[in-house]
Amino acid sequence: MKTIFVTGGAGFIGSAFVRLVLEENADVEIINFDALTYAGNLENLIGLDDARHKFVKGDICVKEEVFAALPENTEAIFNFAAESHVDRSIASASEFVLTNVLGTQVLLDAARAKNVRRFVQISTDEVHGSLPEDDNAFFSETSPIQPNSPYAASKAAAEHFVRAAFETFGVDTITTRCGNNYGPRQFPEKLIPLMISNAMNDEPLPVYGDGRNVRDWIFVEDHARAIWLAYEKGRAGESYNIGARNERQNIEVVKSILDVLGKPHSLIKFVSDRLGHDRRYAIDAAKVETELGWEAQTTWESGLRKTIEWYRANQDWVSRIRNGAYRDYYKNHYGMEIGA
Ligand code: NAD
Ligand code: TDX
Repeated sequence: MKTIFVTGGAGFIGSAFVRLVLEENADVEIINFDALTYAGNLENLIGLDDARHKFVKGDICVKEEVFAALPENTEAIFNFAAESHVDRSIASASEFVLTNVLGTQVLLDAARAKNVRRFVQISTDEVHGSLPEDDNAFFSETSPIQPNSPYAASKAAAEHFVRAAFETFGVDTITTRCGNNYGPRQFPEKLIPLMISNAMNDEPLPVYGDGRNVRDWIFVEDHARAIWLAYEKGRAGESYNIGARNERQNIEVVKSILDVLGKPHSLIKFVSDRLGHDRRYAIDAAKVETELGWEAQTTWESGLRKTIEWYRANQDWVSRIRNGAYRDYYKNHYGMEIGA
């Protein structure tokens, strides 16, 4: 048995990764270490193989908790734990500095102290800043790091500490930078689940600015598969940009959701733009395709349908969130109430 230590495994992407790894690797057991912030949800882990999956509640910023949970000679750390929502980072950045930067450094220290074989940092394409919408440029591994939001700045800072651990101490590191994920169990503050849940409730769909910002969307399981391949086949000290070559304007995404749900486009409500709103993200995935042999398996059309189906079938999951602290966040951020 190989033991891997996954942080943030009760969140959206971390839980998809845990599920996939357990399903596809009979010789792997997982310690899932998560602080259960507003975004962490034990319901995301229902149905997992308990013999090979151990959940530990803990904070990556607290050295004693990390060191107590991380066994000597662990095969790999996968660091998903983060504050992940750009709008929240604009409202208040300190939590982002703490978890995303300090937390990553605590894990790097623990990796050295406990002789962890490989450290995989889950980063984001947003560290590269923004691309113009009207040219053919893409983010590659050599694009400059020029983050624009406090969230992106914290993820970029974390990447620098990962690089420093590799260069200074020889920690075996891999950094992955993925574009916008979508799929089951994504917290409804993010564009796609927000629009699905509001549309299901016949509530306004708040689109920022002119709705023509572009994101490069990837189905969450395709991202999880790419991370596993990067861990298995990636070269120490390297970074890997992950994307499904699937650029869409926000307004197109929102209209597609309404169409699948059979709801009118009149639910769309243009609202004030996000401060510092990045115009376009687009990823050149040549390195993961050629070096790791990865390609996306889910088309946009089938992934979006699967995602909408999941939210339709799991309305209790959504309601529990919309009836919790998220209700206050929503009112504060959008100046509107949401239903249950
Ligand atoms: P999420 O917000 O759904 O989940 C984050 C998880 O981390 C939660 O379970 C939360 O409880 C946990 N967590 C937060 N602070 C913690 C702490 N101090 N200690 C331990 N656990 C803590 O996020 P997500 O969308 O699943 O993103 C996962 C990772 O992938 C993040 O690092 C994010 O930056 C990165 N990423 C996300 C996307 C995307 O589109 N969502 C794209 C690229 C990269
Ligand atoms: O209410 C909204 N209205 C709207 O128009 C929200 C929440 C978003 N948007 C727009 C802003 C973006 O152009 O939709 C786009 C996507 O927004 P988010 O879902 O907030 O994602 P984004 O800001 O692009 O960042 C995401 O991708 C990279 C994740 O949240 C990050 O964790 C990841 O690193």
